[in-house]
Amino acid sequence: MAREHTLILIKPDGLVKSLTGNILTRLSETKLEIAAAKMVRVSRELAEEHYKALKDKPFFEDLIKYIMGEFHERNKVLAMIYTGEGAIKKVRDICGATNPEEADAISIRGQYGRITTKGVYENAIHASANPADAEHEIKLWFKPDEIIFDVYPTKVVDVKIKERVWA
Ligand code: IDP
Ligand code: MG
Repeated sequence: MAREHTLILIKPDGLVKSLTGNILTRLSETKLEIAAAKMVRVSRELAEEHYKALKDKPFFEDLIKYIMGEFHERNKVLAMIYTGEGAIKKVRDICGATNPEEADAISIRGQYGRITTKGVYENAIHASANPADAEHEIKLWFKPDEIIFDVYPTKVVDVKIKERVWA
């Protein structure tokens, strides 16, 4: 099995329900390594880029609002990268099916997910589905120096930036 990297998000419902510890405990069953972790405020731009493959779905607008935390008054997610052999499938298996009602009862989504009366699948966790998605998502959510391994090729460029500093 190849060494892989996968992007995991604990979604706003997972945070509001105080499930972070429970979900990390479930993920530790995979024996994978955490390569990066940070709290992220999710802009509409980031949300739409993350879910761009679903932009023609009828639930797209609600999905964007969901991941931006608009249904939970909490505009943040916990973003992490897990690394190891077969990481993508190992994490997907423990997450369970997309539809929380169809997910295995003891998977993370089976245990903690729900479908709202509006029809949004609030399934507590995101995990990359395949190596191409993982690369797109990891590069979208993280900069190379935020990850403790070299996951994809990098280059050094000169940039002129404005940075916010302590006043
Ligand atoms: P995944 O998260 O298992 O990879 P995707 O098809 O990529 O599933 O969908 C992304 C997210 O969109 C899901 O996790 C879920 O929150 C939401 N979603 C997917 N399909 C539906 C649907 O049919 N109705 C409502 N929400 C959905
Ligand atoms: Mg997906």
